Amino acid sequence: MLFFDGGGAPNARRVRIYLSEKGIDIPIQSIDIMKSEHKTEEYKKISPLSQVPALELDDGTFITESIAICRYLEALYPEPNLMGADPYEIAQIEMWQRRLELLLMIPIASVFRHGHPAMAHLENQVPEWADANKPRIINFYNWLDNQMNGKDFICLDRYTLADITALTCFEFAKWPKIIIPENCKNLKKYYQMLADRPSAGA
Ligand SMILES: N[C@@H](CCC(=O)N[C@@H](CS)C(=O)NCC(=O)O)C(=O)O
Repeated sequence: MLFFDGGGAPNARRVRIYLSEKGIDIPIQSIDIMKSEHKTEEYKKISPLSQVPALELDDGTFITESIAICRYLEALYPEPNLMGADPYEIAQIEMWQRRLELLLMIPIASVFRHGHPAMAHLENQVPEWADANKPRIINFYNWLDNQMNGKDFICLDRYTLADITALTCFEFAKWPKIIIPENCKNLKKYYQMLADRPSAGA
């Protein structure tokens, strides 16, 4: 297998953290989005939507979508379990995944892509859309802070892929300078615990 990585890009990073937590060692090829390496005709044969990450399988076929890549690897390497060991666990992790992706990661991406000059070559920027999304992030942080009251992990009392997505969101939000509000004490503690895991360096 060969993993097509995207440096700091959050979706690539969450697969790297996943690989680290699982102890899976796959050769990596870096794709530099800032140099538009993902836009080449050659890379489009790997990822038709010109996105990172992607995984090449040993038979020469490809999987894109970070969660589809994790799902494939989870089936190949079930332990340690990060995506659910029974129907209830699978659903809980999926529920949190979707909440985090739809209600946090997408607003963060909107603020960054529509508001940061470095993204102008990749996005038809609408600065008002960046501004409109900032309060959505802060509102979600406050909601999540309440949800984290008395909990160490976002679901199931153990570390899962949903925690990986949470960590990548918290750190992605720092790019457009949005940090967890001071009043969100549960969330700040949770973030620190995730950031202290060795996999956070991936
Ligand atoms: N849903 C996809 C999203 C992939 C994605 O948006 N990747 C970003 C980097 S995090 C990308 O390749 N962006 C390139 C571009 O927008 O041109 C996944 O989870 O892998």
